[in-house]
Amino acid sequence: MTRTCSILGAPVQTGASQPGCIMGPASLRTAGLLRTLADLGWEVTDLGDLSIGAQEPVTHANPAIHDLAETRAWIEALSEAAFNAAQTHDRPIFIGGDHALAAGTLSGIARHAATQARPLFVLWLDAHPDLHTLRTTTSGNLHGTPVAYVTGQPDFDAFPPLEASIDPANFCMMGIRSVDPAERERIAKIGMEVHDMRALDETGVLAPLRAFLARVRAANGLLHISFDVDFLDPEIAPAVGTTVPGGATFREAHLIMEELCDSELVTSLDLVELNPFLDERGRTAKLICDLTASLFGRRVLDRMTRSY
Ligand code: EXY
Ligand code: MN
Ligand code: MN
Ligand code: MN
Repeated sequence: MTRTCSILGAPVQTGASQPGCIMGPASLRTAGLLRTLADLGWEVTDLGDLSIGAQEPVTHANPAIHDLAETRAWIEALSEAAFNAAQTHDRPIFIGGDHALAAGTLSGIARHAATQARPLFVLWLDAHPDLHTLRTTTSGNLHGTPVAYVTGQPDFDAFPPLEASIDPANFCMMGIRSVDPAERERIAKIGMEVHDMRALDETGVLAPLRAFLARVRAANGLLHISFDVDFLDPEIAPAVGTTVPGGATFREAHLIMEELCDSELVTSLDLVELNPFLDERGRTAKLICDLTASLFGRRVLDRMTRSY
């Protein structure tokens, strides 16, 4: 039976400090994401780009926070859109846009999981844990807060009310290499599974990934992949506003995507933080499409020769 996926663009950049993520969805489309997935046999529905209406004024005591009303509106709109997409398609894909969008996609997917009476698991591929609350963030960039929000941490009264939270024990983080003090405390407090780059250097990506996938399978869980471009080493993926040296290599990233493909457990995906303004000749956008193709079934032997 043909498997269905959908693509929904979320050109949000108010969660970041560096503008440019607004061009992310157009860049991934230009790099051929939809055609790539269709050529792999998927029935692809392009849901276009989401937009937001007028915003309710909202404030927070933390003076560092910026663009709260607009980012809140994106989260609210995305939560509804993600819920509907997950109800309709086998594997909804959300293309950003900065990582604040995951506060919307994950809350919507969590509501969908609740209707299926199945637990939701999340693989967080990122240099950062994005585990600040509205009180602890010092940058005020809300793309550093989605994981704290969806796991039900305190101080999110300014965000939309969370109907279904995600158990922190159902998260697995890989690629982490930039953690703020407040995030380190929160990781210890809630017991988040974090495989930082030193750990991955020692174990490789497969062992921890397979252990996590075994847990997802045993729980008959849904699995959401939240892929932040800065998970990758900046040498191969420079077009992102929060680069951190020493990220995942081309093959580590493809191996993760190929293993996820083989597991057949993935039920939704975010591709976030691509900032084409920082790219040359669409090199990073093409790499993200190529990695997505590995998740959707392309094998090493199927690869055409492509230069990046
Ligand atoms: N922890 C830092 C902050 O809160 O500003 C950096 C966050 C980067 C977030 C990007 C999306 O991953
Ligand atoms: Mn579903
Ligand atoms: Mn992130
Ligand atoms: Mn990041």
